[in-house]
Parts: sequence; structure tokens; C-alpha cells
Amino acid sequence: MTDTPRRIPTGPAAIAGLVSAVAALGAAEVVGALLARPTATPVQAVGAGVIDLTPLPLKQFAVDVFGTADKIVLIGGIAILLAGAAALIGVAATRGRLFGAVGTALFITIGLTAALTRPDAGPLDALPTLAGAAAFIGVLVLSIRFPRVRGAESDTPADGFDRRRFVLLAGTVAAASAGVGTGARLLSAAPTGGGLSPADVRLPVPVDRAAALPDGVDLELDGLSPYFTPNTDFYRIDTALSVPRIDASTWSLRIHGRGVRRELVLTYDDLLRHPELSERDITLTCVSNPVGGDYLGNARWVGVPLASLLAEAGVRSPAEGGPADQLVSRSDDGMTIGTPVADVMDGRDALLAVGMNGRPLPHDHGFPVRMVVPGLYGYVSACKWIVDIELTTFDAFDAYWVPRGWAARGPVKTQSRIDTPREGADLEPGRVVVAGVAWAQHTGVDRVEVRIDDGPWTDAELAAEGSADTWRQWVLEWDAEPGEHLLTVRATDREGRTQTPDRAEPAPDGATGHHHVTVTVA
Ligand SMILES: Nc1nc2c(c(=O)[nH]1)N[C@H]1C(S)=C(S)[C@@H](COP(=O)(O)O)O[C@H]1N2
Ligand SMILES: [Mo]
Repeated sequence: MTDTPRRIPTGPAAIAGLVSAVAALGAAEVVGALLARPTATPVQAVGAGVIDLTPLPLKQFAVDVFGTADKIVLIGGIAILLAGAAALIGVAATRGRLFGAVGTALFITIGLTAALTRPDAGPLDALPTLAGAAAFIGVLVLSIRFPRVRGAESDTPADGFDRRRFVLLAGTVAAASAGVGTGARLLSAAPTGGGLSPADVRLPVPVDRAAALPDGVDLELDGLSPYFTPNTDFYRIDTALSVPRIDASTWSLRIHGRGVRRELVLTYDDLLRHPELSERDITLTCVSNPVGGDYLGNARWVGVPLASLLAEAGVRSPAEGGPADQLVSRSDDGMTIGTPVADVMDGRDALLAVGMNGRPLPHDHGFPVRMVVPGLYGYVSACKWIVDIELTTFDAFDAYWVPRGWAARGPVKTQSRIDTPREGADLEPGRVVVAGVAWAQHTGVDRVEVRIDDGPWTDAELAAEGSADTWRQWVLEWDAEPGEHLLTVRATDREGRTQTPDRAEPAPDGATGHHHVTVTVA
């Protein structure tokens, strides 16, 4: 036996830190679920804070590289950092109490700061982190003390550290915490009992149906995006780390602010039973969509005309002397989106949508209610999980994305995309179908041209137009000759604007440039 202080070896000390972190996350999840505040748990809150603080170019980089998996990557990154820090704290704690205490305090501070600075935070949001902190300290102390053997039994290990006891303790705590934490997370993700979720809703038949589609809006070609994007394939872009699951039976929307003569508070039922419930086909586009990207989709929406609700509230458009030029939508998760009042009151079909492609809105796309405005990018119009509409001015308020480097106003830019053939395709010589979509919402697509290599621009054949608010398919038959070829597309809208070849990044107000694909003909 030795008289030197008995110290836990480094490996087990690091594991003790890790296990304590697992216990902390489990405890935080349980408290988050009990409070029905899954977004207040430390990992979610820190993740949301990181999303808010990430500078624009980095965010764009993340979207470009990881696409809509960016959030999984973010959470994975936080988990790795957390694991590393927890292991360090474990080692530090066995080397000196002060080190352990400082590390732990730093952890708790980060978690608390993140949880309490969310836009929708309340004081109770500190509880998941505090519970996690208590579990962390408790398990760390226990796993450092418990396996230390005091007696001088014959099988006492030379370093006074009983590995069997340690493994037993660490294994039990880790398994139990992971189990309980996962259970709590699943519970809070499940629809709350008694609430009204998409599966419970039967949408009424809209009073004002969409105009019948002309024959040939959908060319139904292999590799070409279908005219309507199925809900399950519809792109999803938002800052929500966990999708808000709202009970439609208790949901309401308040319309208030400058120039509102009668404040409105609307329930889900008020919208479903609205005498002007309308059905419209509208193509939604994200400002972050790179040239050739797929952050856009077309759906048949059912909703109440926003202009009618604003008129009910006594709002006048700026054109009629109304004092508000900006309509700020707020979501349940604290997003703010600013839309020009002039646009939503100029006669276009701006909707408070409850239905998407014949179904109630899916949770991912804003259940129970979201906004959709033809001709504006999503970040300035398409607020999901909307709970509040405030009439104000662009001078008085910057919505979420504006201080982060995006333009306050975001009309959709006329664009086109080649869907087939794909980039890098190997083709047989002879007849090749080149097809894609073009969009200029609320203006309409007038012409699409394709260029092979440095050849002349050739008119593609346009599919029938559903409406000016939707994308339009196009097709061109190309007689392909052997070699490598560059196919380029450009669209011209009904106001005579032809897409510029000049490349611009999505920020601050939408990408420009021509989409092209390179193919090889054998
Ligand atoms: N609450 C909330 N609404 C939001 C967003 C968001 O981050 N939070 N993102 C907007 C953006 S940038 C776009 S492009 C559209 C995307 O809608 P979708 O996910 O249904 O395709 O939602 C908009 N509405
Ligand atoms: Mo977007």
C-alpha cells in the first residue's frame, strides 16, 4: 500500500465527467418535459442561441454544405463539444475541487444564459438547466467518491480505486439517465393528450375554390419536379430546433398595432368557418435558395385572405393613408417576420393558411396556421406557427433576419432551374429531354430559353400556366452530339425582365445568375 493521496486514474475520471453530463441532460429533459418547455433544455437553448448568433456567411455556408440537415449537424457539434468539456471537467475535478467547480460553473452559466435569453423565455426556463446542474454535480461527486476503497482488504487495488464499483455505478447512471431522458424527449415531442393536432382536424370545403387548372400544367416527365410538391417532399427552412407542436384548440391570433381600429383575436375555428375560406396555388421560395437549388415548392393552400381580416380590423393600406407600412408576424417560437402592408393589401392572395395540399398544415410547415404571400420570399412573408400580427413601420422595427444582414424587403427574383438532365449525367447521343421549372411569382413566367454550350438561346416549350403565383414547367428536346456539353437556362417574366447572368449570393436579397449543368454524351 502507498500513502500518496488516492487519485482516480485519468480515464475513469474523464468517463465520470461524461456520465455526469449524460445524467445532467437526462434530468434537464425530464424537467423540460414536465414544464412542457422542451426548447428550454440546455442543448436546445444553446443550439438556438448559436443559430441566432451565427454570422450570416457562416449560416449560408452551413445551409449550402449540410442543406436541411444543418440542425442535426449543429446538435451533433454541440454534443461533441459538450462531451469533450465534460470529460475535462471530470479530470479536473479529481485533480482539485476548484478546477471542477470552475468548469461546472461555466457550464451552468452558458446553459442558463441561453435558456433565459430566448425571445419567448420566462423565469421557469432556468429550471431544466438547474436540474441538469444538480444532477451533474451529484453524479460527479458520487462517481469520484464511491469507487474509492478505504479499508485495507486483501483485494484492495494498489491505487485505492475499485474499477468494478466504478463501472457498475457509471454504467447504471448512464443507462438510466439516457433511458429516462430519451423517454422524456419522446413524450414532449408526442402530441399532447386532448389537444387538437393535424390528425384530428377535418378541413371544411373552401368557400372560394382554386380556379380549375388548365390541361398540361404538369408535363409529368421523368426527373422533372411535379407541379404540386407533396408535403413530405416540401423543403423546410426555419430556425426551430424542435418543431413547435401547437394545440389548435387553444391557439389564437391577435391582430393589433398602428392604424388598427378594432383589435381582433381569432381562434382556429374562426378561420376554418370564415365565409371567405379560399383555396389558392402558390409557389413558396426561400431567399437562401442558391441558383439551381431546391428550396422552393408549390402547394395548394387553403386559408383566409389576410386582406379581409385586416379590413375587418379597420386597417388601411399605406396607399389609402394608413399609418403602418410593415406587418410584423410573430410565431409561437419567437420568430419575427416583416411584410409590406402595401403588398398584402394590393389584391394578391395573401393567406393565413390552414391547409396544404388537401391536408391540415403539417407541424413542420406551421400547424395550425401560417402566412403565405405570393411574390415574397418566405423570410419576409411566410411566418409558420403564427400567433400575433402587429401593424407597425419599417422604421420602427427590424424583423429577425434584418439585423443579421438580410434585406428588409424581399420580393422574389425571377429564376429558372434545369431539373433534368442532372449535373454530371452520362447521356446517349440523340434525343434528350431537357426540362425544369421557372418562377416569377405574382408576375408570371413569359419565356424560358436554353443554350447549349456557346450556341444561341433557344426557346423552350412552356407548360400551361397554373397561375402567375406558381412556378411553370418547361421542356426542350435536344439532339445531343458526343462530347461534354454545358446546358444553361434563363427565364423572362411577364414584365419583360430577363434573368441576369451576373452571379449574386443569396444574401442579402436573393441569388441571381443562370443555372447550368454539365453533361457527357458518350
Ligand atoms: N416561425 C418561423 N416561420 C418561418 C421561418 C422560421 O424560421 N420560423 N422561416 C421562414 C423561411 S426563411 C421560409 S423560406 C419559410 C419556409 O417554409 P417551409 O419550411 O414550410 O417550406 O418559412 C418561413 N417561416
Ligand atoms: Mo427562407
